[in-house]
Amino acid sequence: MDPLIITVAPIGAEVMPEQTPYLPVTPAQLGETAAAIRAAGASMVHVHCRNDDGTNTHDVERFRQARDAIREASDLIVQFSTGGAIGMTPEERAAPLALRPEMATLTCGTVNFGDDIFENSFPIMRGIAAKLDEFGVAPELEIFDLGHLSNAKRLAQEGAIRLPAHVDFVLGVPGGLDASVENLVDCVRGLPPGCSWSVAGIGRMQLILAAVAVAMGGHVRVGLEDNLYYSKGRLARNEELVARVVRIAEELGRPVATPDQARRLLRLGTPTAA
Ligand code: KMH
Ligand code: ZN
Repeated sequence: MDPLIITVAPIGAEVMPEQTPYLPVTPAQLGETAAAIRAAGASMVHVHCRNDDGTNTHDVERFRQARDAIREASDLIVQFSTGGAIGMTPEERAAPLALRPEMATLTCGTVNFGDDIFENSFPIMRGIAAKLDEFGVAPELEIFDLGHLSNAKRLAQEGAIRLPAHVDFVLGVPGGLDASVENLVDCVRGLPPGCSWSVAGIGRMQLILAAVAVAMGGHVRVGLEDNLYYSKGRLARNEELVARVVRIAEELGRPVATPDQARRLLRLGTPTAA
């Protein structure tokens, strides 16, 4: 099996600082988290940004500061979110791509998101895909439901994206596909040929689906964006969630990828200085 790529989504857009003391809110805190998760065994970080008061922002300057802090602290692959937060416009969501991160997400369809709607119509997806192309950013295709795989194939047929690509199954969002082993297996069966994949399970399923992915030859996303707890009632630090997956991988005989090994597996070029 390929070495295991561990991505960390350390903050996201939905968790608020009142819920846990361990959210990296500022660029400096993201830098500290980057050093800690790298030391624990992560090779990629999925970035959302906040203002100092914890509110969401997709301001380009804030992303530049976050990117620079992460790069100063680590050699992690920096992956920007283009999902942002509910209510952001597609233009806002795509704006930080001008910084040419090595990777960024492309959500492949609209999905209910709790009581909200995370809107990704075909025009929105085509628009973000065009920006990814314009700035030479590799996509990670975010799949919240099985139909999103069909949408990804349709986007590829149109020429909006190229396959194979790296695909992340985000399972367990209220309104999306449930986080279960059976659903993960169905997702992997539906993967376009040649694609690599990871799974991000929401809540307590993060750990279980991570273990299954390690065994199946997939890759893993952990972090506070998707799960706040280490165990029932015990808040997690991002680096602890990484360390636990590393221990599982070691027990199962699966090597863990360095960032440079992950770059090769994901067919990424060398990071640019934009
Ligand atoms: N915050 C969600 C609405 C992504 O980062 O690409 C969308 C999200 C997906 O987190
Ligand atoms: Zn995200």
